[in-house]
Amino acid sequence: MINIDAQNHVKGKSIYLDDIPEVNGTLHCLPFYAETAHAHITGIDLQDAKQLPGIKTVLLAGDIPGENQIGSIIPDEPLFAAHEIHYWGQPIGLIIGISEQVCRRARKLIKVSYDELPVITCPREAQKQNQLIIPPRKFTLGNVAQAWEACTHIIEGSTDINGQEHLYIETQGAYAWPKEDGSLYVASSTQGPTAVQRAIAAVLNLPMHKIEVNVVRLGGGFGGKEDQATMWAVMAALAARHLNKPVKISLHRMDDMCMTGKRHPYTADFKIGLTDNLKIMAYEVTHFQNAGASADLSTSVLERTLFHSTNAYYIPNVEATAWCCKTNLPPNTAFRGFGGPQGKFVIEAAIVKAAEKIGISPDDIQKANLVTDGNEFPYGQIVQDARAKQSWQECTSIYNLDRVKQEVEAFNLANKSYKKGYAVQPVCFGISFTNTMMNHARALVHIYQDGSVVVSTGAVEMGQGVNTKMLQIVHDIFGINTEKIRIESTNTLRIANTSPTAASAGADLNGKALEMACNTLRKRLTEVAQRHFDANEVAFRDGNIFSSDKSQQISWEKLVIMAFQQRVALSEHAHYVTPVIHYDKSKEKGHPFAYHVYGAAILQVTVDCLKGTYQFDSVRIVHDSGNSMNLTVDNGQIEGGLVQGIGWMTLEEVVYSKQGKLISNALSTYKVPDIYAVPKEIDIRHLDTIGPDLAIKKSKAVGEPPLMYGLGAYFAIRKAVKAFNPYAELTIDAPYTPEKVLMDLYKKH
Ligand code: MTE
Ligand code: LUZ
Ligand code: MOS
Repeated sequence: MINIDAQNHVKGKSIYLDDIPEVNGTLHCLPFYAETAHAHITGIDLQDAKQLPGIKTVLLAGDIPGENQIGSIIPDEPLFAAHEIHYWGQPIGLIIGISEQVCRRARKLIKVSYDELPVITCPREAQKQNQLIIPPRKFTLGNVAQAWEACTHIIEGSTDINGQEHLYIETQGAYAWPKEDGSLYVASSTQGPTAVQRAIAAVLNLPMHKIEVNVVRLGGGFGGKEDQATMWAVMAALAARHLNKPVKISLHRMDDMCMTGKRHPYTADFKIGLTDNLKIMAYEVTHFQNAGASADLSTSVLERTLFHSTNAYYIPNVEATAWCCKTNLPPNTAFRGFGGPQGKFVIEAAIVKAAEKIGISPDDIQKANLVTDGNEFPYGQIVQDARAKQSWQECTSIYNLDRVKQEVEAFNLANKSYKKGYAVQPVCFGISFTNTMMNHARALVHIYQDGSVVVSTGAVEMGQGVNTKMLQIVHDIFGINTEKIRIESTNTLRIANTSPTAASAGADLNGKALEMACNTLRKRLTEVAQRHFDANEVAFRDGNIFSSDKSQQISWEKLVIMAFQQRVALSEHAHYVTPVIHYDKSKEKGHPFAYHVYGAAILQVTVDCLKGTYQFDSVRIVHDSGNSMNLTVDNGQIEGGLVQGIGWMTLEEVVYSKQGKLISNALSTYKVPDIYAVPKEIDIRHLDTIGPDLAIKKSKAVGEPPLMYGLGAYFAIRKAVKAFNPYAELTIDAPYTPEKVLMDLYKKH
């Protein structure tokens, strides 16, 4: 089944926030923001802006009726800065006018004066100055201090890894309008409708039941709208409530890039110890996370960095420490992988450094240390149903790693100004919100008298195809044509207290709740059919219900109307909670993940050693999707995630000035992979396995894990650079932009 949105997307018929027909009298709002990264505000002059024709008003912190606070985990983030500025782009107030254009003109007339304070953009510097969001966290397994003695090879180093702009095609936005009783309807481009509802209620000092948040779909979220869609919706709601008018906000790309947080940059120190036979005995790592100016989701992201610090490897002695460092940058936030990719990058870098020092290939070390059933992850979860070795085995045999190596070597011997490199990239990613409390979801199903069905869940469609999967679930249980089923928007009045659609768990959590609701309804309809047929067993198939001996049948529509006439309930609401999982933060041990997703990729690259540019020849993946319920959708996720990961490792460079101003603030200066930058060949195979029961229909979550195949891009390029310039001491500093590659190619030793 193809994605149910595909046709309308291609035809341009899908409705995004900015396509919602405007209600008569709609006003527009636009925030104005700090143009310094750290300062005291000494004055705000709004006079000229307020007098501009078409401007209705300008709101500041003092105009907020409730709390000036939108922090979700830690209350450390004001909606509008009142006295102190903590990052360049921090909102100070909101301009409301009859059009976006007039608000833009007004924004130029606002004068804010500041007393400048020192700016910190580097997490190590922040850590030195004790600028921390939370105290450091530490995961330990075994005894690292003792384990070094057993190691033949001990290698130390450090890595830097930059952030990443989400670049959802639809920028942040919201549209709010007042209803008759002082309640508000808010359309929002958010992954977290409940987070938006809660924040609006707090800022406006209203009960949550007065705020209805509706989400049709997003033009991409990638984590950038898990937490950071909230402030725009709150602004629109504040303006709507203040003026009692419909108010809309839709960010210009440059405002979006400047004002929102990104993937967290990290810098890390590592020490890795191996035995003679390449077993990793000990690994010590310290991660310094650049959280930005407030917590946002940083503390959870930090946690996932720790959870994934050993990627797909079993290491008996581990000490992983992570610092959540407060800097004067926009608050960094969720981004596909959620800190996991940064944790994995360091262990991969450590393995590569070790291999270079020992004089072997990194894949020899990788292969010797893959997790297997019965191993213990540093967080206490025992490895079950591991697919790391199987993915590796199938990937390296189907795609013949030995031949890849020979080809690369032969090519490099024969060519001077082009060099090839390759890397194998295993992935192991835990599925569940690491915060156990968040792993629940609900679904609401109505069957109407005519047999058509409408479904609501807490899942937000953002291009990942979750609605298609929801539709398949209903289709499979009721056995009716998909045209009879409609997936409704995500709405806080229909589904309450949602967790954001995130952690790749959207389909699992909401799908399981939907399955429960549909099964309950089918049970009721089954009883009606049993009475009608006077038979014990009935089957739902192809729009009909059959008695088990197939002697009798009745159409779905007839059965539904019969049930209706017998006053049988045709609506159901179900609540699903992930069983099994638990976690004890005080011990940093538990069983946080429902299951893990595994896979392995071989990436091959050719570097132009005169220019420093590169082209990925191929990426070949063996991915563990369990019993995929939709290979078309899942392969789209794998390709998209992979390319997003490669972009992060190669071309995409978030640049801030020393003063904390975003320099890469538009698509002219922030380079993302285009059609020429994607690998010439992407081949995806799936492991032939039975998926876990905790995955929806045993179809494993797929949203985030494939991004991490992209990590191999960095190391494949490094291998090619080393073939050209074998003796230079190279740093590990992602992304490996063509500029950096060129410098490394000609770096002196
Ligand atoms: N795919 C598309 N097309 N657009 C997106 O915004 N977000 C990713 C992933 N795939 C995203 C996407 C992220 S960050 C997550 S967590 C998952 O989708 C969320 O959806 P799921 O839980 O249904 O997999
Ligand atoms: N969001 C979150 C996430 O709140 N907790 C998580 O564990 C997570 N993981 C991935 C992406 N978003
Ligand atoms: Mo995804 S980073 O969990 O929104």
